[in-house]
Amino acid sequence: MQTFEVNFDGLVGPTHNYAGLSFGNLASEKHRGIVSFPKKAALQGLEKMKRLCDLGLQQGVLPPQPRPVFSFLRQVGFTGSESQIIARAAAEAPQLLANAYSASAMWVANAATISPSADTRDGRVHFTPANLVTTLHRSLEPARTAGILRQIFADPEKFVHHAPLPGHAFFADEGAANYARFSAGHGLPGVEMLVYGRNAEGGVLPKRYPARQTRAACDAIVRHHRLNPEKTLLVPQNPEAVDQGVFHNDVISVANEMAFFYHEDAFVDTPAVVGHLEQMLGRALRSMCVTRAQVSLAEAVDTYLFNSQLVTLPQGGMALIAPMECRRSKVVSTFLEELVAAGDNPVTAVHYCDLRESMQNGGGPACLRLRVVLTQKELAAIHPHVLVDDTLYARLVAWVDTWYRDVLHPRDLADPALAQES
Ligand code: SUG
Repeated sequence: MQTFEVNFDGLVGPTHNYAGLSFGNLASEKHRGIVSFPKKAALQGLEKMKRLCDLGLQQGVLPPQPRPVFSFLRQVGFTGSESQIIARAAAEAPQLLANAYSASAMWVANAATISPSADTRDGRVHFTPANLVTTLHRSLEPARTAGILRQIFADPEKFVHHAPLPGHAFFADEGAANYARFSAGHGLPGVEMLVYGRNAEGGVLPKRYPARQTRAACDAIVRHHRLNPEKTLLVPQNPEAVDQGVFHNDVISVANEMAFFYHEDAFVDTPAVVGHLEQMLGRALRSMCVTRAQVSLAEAVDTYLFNSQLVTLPQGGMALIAPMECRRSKVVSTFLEELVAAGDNPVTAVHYCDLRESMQNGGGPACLRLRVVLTQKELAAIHPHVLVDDTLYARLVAWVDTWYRDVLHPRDLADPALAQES
């Protein structure tokens, strides 16, 4: 039976803005307070989805979440009608209003961790929505995310939905951004790698920025998903990389089937990680290590080279779906040209996407997508209206064109009409 990797992209919501809410995410901090372009942001995201469809890949879309989150604003003491709540929050606590308004659910790599049926003991696909407790604005996402996933993947014989882990820092979980899967083919049993930045039992912590994923969360996901411990690898992130802006593992490495594209500074002990993977997968692992001398950590974070999507092309070979910022960097674009030309690795093509609006908030191509490996039967069982084709693409573009604002100033969050439109 054929098995597919379906990339579900988060559709950018109409309140996309730059409030600088993510400490440790350098792009978010740098662009705090600038004007945003929600319509352009959503269209850029849709164009990426269309590009992947045109490459012959299965592409899905996840809806934006309703914003602002009025239940949150009420919970923290704002009362009255919706307009009164907005007016009071804007006057007394604009930062809370910005949290309630964030469109951050677009970065669906953080929506959940998902294990395909080939890896789980009960032969079903397992979903654990991330609790996202490290940042306030993102902690408002999990309940709605869980509902969306349950609605799309509804068949209980095929799909198992776990509740988000306890909402405490001990179990801080950021979903698939800290997860990678290796296999000889999407449908074959694989090795699942979970990466954490914090371990209650010890280890070095980042000094400046938060480690957003804990070892305890990874352990709980392995239990919930009924993974084979012998086919599971738990790996500590390099705290120095976190302190340089690598707030998720998908900012510094990406895997697809047997290909592993990573920076030498990604992990506490990168050669040991690769050694373990080789033990588990055999010599078939195709590791592509990028050294400091080739691309510095700072350049990797700045261009989001490793936040490229690495996808298997239907006609053979693999493509990197890279952000345009990689093309603008002489160092990175030259590196990528040489990688493709070398012919000694699985990457046969690089496609650049303009995702500037999302990138300015620290979200590249891989942040915007949630990978779900599905057999033909599982794919047939999902909600029928979330797979992107030319028709759905055209409808979503028209919808965004009609309803999204072109420009959003930070002060516009105080405008009650924005809530109404959204
Ligand atoms: O959680 N940015 C997101 C970006 C998430 C990127 N995802 C992955 N690497 N998978 C974050 O830091 C910025 C919002 C603001 O500043 O308004 C933000 O939430």
